[in-house]
Amino acid sequence: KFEYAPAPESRSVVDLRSSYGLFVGGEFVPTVDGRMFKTVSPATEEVLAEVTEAGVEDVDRAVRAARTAYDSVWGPMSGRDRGKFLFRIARLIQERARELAVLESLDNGKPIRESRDVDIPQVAAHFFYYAGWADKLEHAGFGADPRPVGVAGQIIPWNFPLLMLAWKIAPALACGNTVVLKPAETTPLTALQFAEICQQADLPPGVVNIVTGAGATGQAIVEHDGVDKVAFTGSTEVGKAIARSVAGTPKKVTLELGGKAANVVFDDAPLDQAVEGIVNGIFFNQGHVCCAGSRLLVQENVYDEVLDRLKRRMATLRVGDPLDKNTDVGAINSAEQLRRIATLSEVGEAEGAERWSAPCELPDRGFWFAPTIFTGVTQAHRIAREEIFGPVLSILTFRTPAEAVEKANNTPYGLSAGVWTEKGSRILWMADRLRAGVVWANTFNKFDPTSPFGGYKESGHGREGGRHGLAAYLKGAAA
Ligand code: TXE
Repeated sequence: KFEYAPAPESRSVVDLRSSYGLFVGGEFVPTVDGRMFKTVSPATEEVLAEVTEAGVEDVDRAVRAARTAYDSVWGPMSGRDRGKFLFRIARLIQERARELAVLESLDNGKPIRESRDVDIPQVAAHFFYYAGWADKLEHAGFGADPRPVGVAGQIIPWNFPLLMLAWKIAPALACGNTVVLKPAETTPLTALQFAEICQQADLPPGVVNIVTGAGATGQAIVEHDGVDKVAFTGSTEVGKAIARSVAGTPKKVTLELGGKAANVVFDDAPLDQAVEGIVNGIFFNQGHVCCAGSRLLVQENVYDEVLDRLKRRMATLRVGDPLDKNTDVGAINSAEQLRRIATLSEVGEAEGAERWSAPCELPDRGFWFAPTIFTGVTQAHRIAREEIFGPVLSILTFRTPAEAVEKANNTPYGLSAGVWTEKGSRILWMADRLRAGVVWANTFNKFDPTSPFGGYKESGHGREGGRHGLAAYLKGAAA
């Protein structure tokens, strides 16, 4: 077994404090009752910091701060001036990119290569993109005088902590809303660092408020009468509870929930490229990705070859220290998530699928799961139907394009799908029939602020990203 040795030189980039308050009205404040909880490194289980656990009164204070800022400064401000603040935030994120990437990898467990090359650049890109929209909203087909919704309550998950924050905060602010955002309880640190960036950018106090806590804090946001719009990314179960809670109120709501995406490989696909796409589709971010390609559908006549190449490629994956630049697969975000992944994998075996894990040595401490595939999977198996949200791939086969479509769509979810083929006409044919918000062709997990993202069926409703992502934050616009 290898000894886990945190990389000291990259860690020193972060000025980690031992405790953090809530960010309300432009400053860090304690909670009313002083309750705190710990956030730990999933790679070592060491405590990184203590953060405050906001209760109903704290959330109320944050919502009131957001309302005051909305009424007094942010709502009346011209789009051009709002844009300047967003550009400033985007530039500060770029300047502090290294620190943010290290903090994200420490708190979340994802490989530094991903937080450095994907998460943080995408965060900056979202702020730049929506900064550019702030003074152009009247030209976007939302009517001559597009009005902000007001105070947005935003609840985000732990898989892309700062990126999900950017997806939520950047369009909300561009449209003139103020926000109360709650990061997930296992990954609060980059959101709190972002709060500092808001201070550094001289953003008017109360425009962005960050309240930390668990589900009860999220619920307090959702139920607060002063919240005009709820934006949620997380589990389908909580998403449905939120939808029930806001039903019958004037609140707008967007939900981005789970997925069980099919990654469909045809026999004419460039197989080397497809295998890279399969690996990226399911092992990127340890498979903690709502649009992960967690069901591989391979055309029967290339099944043996794809499986052989996939196993060989998986054997080269480096699992371990998230702060090591060579790491491909980092730590599972929490003990709870590890338990979910392990349980569903055991169910897969019990139901008769065959399990194969990449040969790798896992550290003694921390939360780890080896990249794993299941063959002999049928559509009835739970591992083919339920979101595992971990580095676990279920492999099925098909003979004809029609059968591929039928199997790909045989899921309660509909967030994304991938198609691998040389034939352009087949890509279009498939894209027309796949019931998924995003269909990637000969690539997977590609994100861009200009493109809308969102699901069909139980994957939620509303779109984030692009021009479509603005509608959720404007009065009268759909979504
Ligand atoms: O999600 P939760 P969890 C899926 C994935 C994962 C499973 C459970 O399958 O295994 O969900 O993950 C806040 N009112 N996804 O338990 O609980 C919570 O504090 C308001 C897919 O982490 O949904 C956190 O900030 N808020 C997903 C956020 O909701 C509540 C990403 C998400 O946590 C709340 C995450 C409540 N009653 C998990 N209860 C994706 N779509 O990417 C919890 N929260």
